[in-house]
Amino acid sequence: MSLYWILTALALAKVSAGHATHEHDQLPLTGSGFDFPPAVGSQTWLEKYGPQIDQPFSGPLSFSHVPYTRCLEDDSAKFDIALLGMPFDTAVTYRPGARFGPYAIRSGSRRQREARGYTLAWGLNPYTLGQKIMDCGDVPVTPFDNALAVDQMEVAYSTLLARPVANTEGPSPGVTSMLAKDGKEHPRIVTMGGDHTIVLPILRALNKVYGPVSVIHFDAHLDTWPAYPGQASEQSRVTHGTFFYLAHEEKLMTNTSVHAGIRCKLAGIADLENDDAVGFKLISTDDIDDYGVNEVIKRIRERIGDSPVYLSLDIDVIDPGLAPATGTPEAGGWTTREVKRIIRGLAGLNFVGADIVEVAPAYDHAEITGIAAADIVHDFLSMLLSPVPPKVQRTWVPAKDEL
Ligand SMILES: [Mn+2]
Repeated sequence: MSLYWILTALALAKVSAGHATHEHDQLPLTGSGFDFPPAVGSQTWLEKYGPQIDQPFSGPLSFSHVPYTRCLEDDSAKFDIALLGMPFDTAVTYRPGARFGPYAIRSGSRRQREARGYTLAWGLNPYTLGQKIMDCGDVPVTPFDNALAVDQMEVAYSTLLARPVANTEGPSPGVTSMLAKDGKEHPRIVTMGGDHTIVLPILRALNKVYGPVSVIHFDAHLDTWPAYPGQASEQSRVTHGTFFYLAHEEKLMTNTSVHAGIRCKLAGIADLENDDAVGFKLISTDDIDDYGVNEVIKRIRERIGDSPVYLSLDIDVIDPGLAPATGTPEAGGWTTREVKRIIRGLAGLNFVGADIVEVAPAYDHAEITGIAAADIVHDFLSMLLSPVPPKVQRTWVPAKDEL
């Protein structure tokens, strides 16, 4: 008990003994012979300083300080784009820890906010385009039963997909209604993983609304392997390296998908033949040196065409020097800047959703990975709301004779 409360109790006893009387029920704060805290001032915080704003380093954690709602239980929550955490990491082959990914990405986003969402690169602020962006919290996935967890993620995703959108006006009205089997507009969800397995329940949920989709897959690894050696059960086939194979088996994807940034070691050429059969074309990490960013963008766009497309980005596509906090790091990756430039070039494709996965902050340093992931999520929001890739903005064009 603090000294203040001891003194308050003593003062109460004094009041009850009849030493002091007041016309109302407040305790006497002065004149009772005790050393009470100073009297309150004449102005409240609100009168003197205004709203209790959250600063970049304060306040509860939501992505970029956008409204945080437990959308799974609150069906009055209206949004066009939902940010959703899937803290699942019990199907990994190496380092666990991506269950803390949603937390790390939100934490990495603290210097982002609606009022400062405009970027030179995009020439827009995704928060001021008339579309409602909401942080819908995390799916309460079990860490004890993977079959149950995968079902929980599918039910959660389907629940949000079925919600009516908040606005039918905006920069990309009707995008999803043109693609959906029911002809209705559906919200788009940016999922924060979680290990990469979360894409299987996501594709199952999307399939119910859109049918098979093509996938743009940023990753150091193929994630199309049929199974890992020694697997002993049907459930053990469901991993962060096999989910695309399972999605292919379940006919959740078209055969027009594409990997970007591949550089992992393989068992051999058979892995690539299997990958092709699953429906992927492959852009390797080195292709960016040989062909350049613009050619990488061109190849992805040509491959996807006007099909409904889902974008999945494994943070390990970025070099571990720039994004060390991940489960299966591979040396020699793309820079964060290169990945951001490719994402900009993809605006205008028929996106039905996107994710960023495999952020495992226990292996991070100074939030490098969390900040990079949060920045990429900001790019996703801009990408989903831009009808075409942004033009490069030149704010300063030197005269020729200066060069
Ligand atoms: Mn992956």
